This record gives sequence, C-alpha cells and structure tokens, in this order.
Amino acid sequence: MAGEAPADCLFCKIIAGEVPATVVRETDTTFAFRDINPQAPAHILVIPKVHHPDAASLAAAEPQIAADVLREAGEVAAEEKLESYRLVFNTGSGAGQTVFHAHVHLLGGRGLQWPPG
Ligand code: DGP
Repeated sequence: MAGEAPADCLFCKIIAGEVPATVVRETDTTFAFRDINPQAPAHILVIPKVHHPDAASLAAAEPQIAADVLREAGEVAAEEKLESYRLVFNTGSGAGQTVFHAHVHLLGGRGLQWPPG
C-alpha cells in the first residue's frame, strides 16, 4: 500500500511535472532524474512513483516496486555507460536524508572512495 504523500512532497511534485527536473528514464512505477546538486559527473536519483518516506519503508510495504527501483538504477547505469558506480540510500536526517520520499542516489563517472564520509 502506498503511504500518504504529504502535500508538499518535492519528489511527488517532480513526478507530477509541477517542479521541473531533467528526466532520465520513466516507467510505470519509477522515475529517474538528475540531482540538482551533483556530487559526481553522473548523479541521478531513482525514485518510486508511490510515496514512501524512505527505502526501507518502501521495501517493507511494496517489495516489487523496491525491486523496480533497483533494476532501474542498473538500467540507468548501463545507459550512462558506468562501469563502476555507487548506490546510496540516505535514511534519516542524521545520515543526510533531506527529502523524505524514498530515493536511491546513483553516483558514478569518477573514482569513489571507501568508506564514504
Ligand atoms: P537526500 O539528501 O539523500 O535526501 O537526497 C536528496 C537529493 O535531492 C539531494 O542530493 C539534492 C536533490 N534535490 C533537492 N531538491 C531538488 C530539486 O528540486 N530537483 C532535483 N533534481 N534534485 C533535488
């Protein structure tokens, strides 16, 4: 079951076309667009169209759509010709989550250090 979206959810507005974004890919269940503040040459957000506040909530409630998000991240990485890339799910404000609509960051196009900060 989809969570109830807050009226002011930024990513719901991007999906609805109410806030402009550079769209990379779209499916029935997912939406991928370029991050407004890229941290790597390729920095793309892949999100479910249904609203859930974070990735774990999405996976618990709608595991098939969580799988769709991961598969789409792989499709985007292939289209961007990324041999190596990182997928990041910031969860909770202490981990840097600022938008509380589930999303995965796809980062690539440069060397990525481990561990991340
Ligand atoms: P997080 O910090 O994990 O919640 O990631 C949210 C990301 O969303 C952050 O990297 C910046 C991005 N972002 C914030 N506002 C906008 C926007 O209006 N457009 C786009 N394309 N990205 C945005």
